Amino acid sequence: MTRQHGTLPSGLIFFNILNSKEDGNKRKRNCFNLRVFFRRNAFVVLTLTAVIVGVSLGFWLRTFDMGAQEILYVSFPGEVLMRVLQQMVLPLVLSSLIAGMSSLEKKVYSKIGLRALVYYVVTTVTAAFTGIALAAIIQPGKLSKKSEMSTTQNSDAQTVDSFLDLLRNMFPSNLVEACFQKYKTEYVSNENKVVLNMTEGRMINETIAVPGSSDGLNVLGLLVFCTAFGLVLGGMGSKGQPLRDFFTCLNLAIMKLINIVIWYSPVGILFLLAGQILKIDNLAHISRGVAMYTVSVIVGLFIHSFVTLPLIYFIIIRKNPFRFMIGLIQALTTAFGTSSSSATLPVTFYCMEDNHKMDKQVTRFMLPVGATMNMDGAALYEAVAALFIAQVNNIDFSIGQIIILSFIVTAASTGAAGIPQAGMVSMLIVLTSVGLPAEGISLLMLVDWLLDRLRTATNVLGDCIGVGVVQHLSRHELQTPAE
Ligand code: 7O9
Repeated sequence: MTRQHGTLPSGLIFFNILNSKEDGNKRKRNCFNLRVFFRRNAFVVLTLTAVIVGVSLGFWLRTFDMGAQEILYVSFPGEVLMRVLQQMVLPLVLSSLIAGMSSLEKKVYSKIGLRALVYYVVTTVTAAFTGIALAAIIQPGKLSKKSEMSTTQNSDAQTVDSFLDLLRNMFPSNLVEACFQKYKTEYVSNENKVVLNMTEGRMINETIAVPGSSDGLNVLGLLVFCTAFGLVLGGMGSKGQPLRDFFTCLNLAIMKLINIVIWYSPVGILFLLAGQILKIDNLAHISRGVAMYTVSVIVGLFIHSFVTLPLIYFIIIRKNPFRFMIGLIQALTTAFGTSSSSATLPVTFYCMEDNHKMDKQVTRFMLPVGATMNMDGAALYEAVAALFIAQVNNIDFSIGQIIILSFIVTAASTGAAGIPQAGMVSMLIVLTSVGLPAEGISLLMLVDWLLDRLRTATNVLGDCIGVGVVQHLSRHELQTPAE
C-alpha cells in the first residue's frame, strides 16, 4: 500500500480524541496516541520556546556590554549543537544516497529524478522572479548613497575559475579527502613576471592561479560518487545484496542516533541565537536603503514560503499545506538557528520520516540532493541583492537583462555548495556575470546574519515540500515501502 502523507499525525490524533463513539480497541490506541501527541508537541513547544528565550536572553545580555570572549562562552552550547549535527551529515548523506539509489528500480528513479529536477528548477526560478519583482517595486537601492560602499576585487578570470572549481569538486581525486576538503583555485603573485600596465603606465605584479584547498565537506563530489555507486549497486541483483543491506542498516542506525541527539537541539538553538544577538553591531548604523533592502528580502522570502510553495503543494496534493508545515517546525527552527541547511539535514530527515512518515525511497535521495542544490531562498536573496546594487549605482536593467539575471541566480544558487566559500563567491559571480560592480557586497554583509537565517529556513522548506510533491506524483510507482 502506498503510504499516506501530508497529514500531521498529531492532527489525526486530535481528531480521534474528539470522537467519543469508539470501540475499546480504538480507545486503547488513543491512550497511546495521546502520549505520542504530548511527546511530539512538547518537543515542538520546546523548540519554539528556545527561539523566544534565546532572543530575549541575547537582548538582556546585551545590556552587560560583553567582550568577544564572553560572547564565545555564551554561544558554546550552540557550538556543540552545530558540531553534533555536522558530525551526522557525512554518514547520513553517504548511507541515505547509496541505500536510496540502490533500492529503486531503474524506471522509478529516473522518474523521481526527473520530477525532482523539474520541481527544483520551477521553484528556484519562481523564487528568483519573486525577488526581482519585489526589488523593482520597493526599489530599495534608490534610497542608498553610493558612498556607503567599499571595494572588493574580482575579475572575470576568477568567475571562470570558480566554475571550473565546481566541476573539479564534482570529481574529487580522492574520496577520503572529499570528506573534509574542497578544491579551490588560489592566486599568488608571480614574482618572476612583472608586467607593464599600458593604460595606466605603471608596473603591476601578475597573479597566477594555483591549486589550493579549503576546509569543508566536498558534498558535490560525494553526491556524484554515491549516486553512481548506488545505481551500480542496485543493478547488481543478488550479488549486491550484502552491501545494500550494509548501507540500509547504516542509514537506520544513523537515524536512530539522530532521534536521540535531536533532543539537545532546543538548548543549542537557544544559545546560538543568544550569541548571535550579542554579536550584532549597533543597529542604528544601518541606513534606510539597507533597511528597505532587508525588508524586500524578508517580504520575498515570506511570499515564497507562505504563498508560492504552499500553493504548489495544494495544487498538486490537494491537502492543507500549512498542516504539512506544522510538522516541519523543528527543521525550520533549526535552519533558523544554525543558518545552514546541511547542519539541519539530520533534523529535516527526522521531520520528514518520523513526523510525516514520508517514503524513505524519496527522502533518501531528495533530501541530500535538495540540501545541496535546491536553494530557493538563496536565489531570491541574490536576485534582490543584484538589483539593489544596480539601483545604488543607477544602472537600469532591461527585460532581457532581468531574464538573464534570473537564470544566473538560479545557476549560482544551485552550484553554491560546490564552490568554496560559497556565500560571497556565489554573489560575486552573479554580480560580475550581469556586469555589476562587485563593490557594495560589504553593504549587504551588514544584515547577512539575519537574512542568511531566514533564507536557510526557506531553502529547507523548499526541500521538504519538494519531497511531498514528488512522493505524491510518484505514489503509483512506489508500491513497496523501504525499511
Ligand atoms: C543554507 F548535503 C549535505 F548535507 F551534505 C550538504 C553539505 C554541505 C549540503 C550542502 C552543503 C553546503 O556546503 N552548502 C552550502 C550552502 C555551501 C555554501 C553556501 C551555501 C548557501 O547557503 C545558504 C545561503 O547562504 O543562502 C544557506 N545558508 O541553505 O545553508
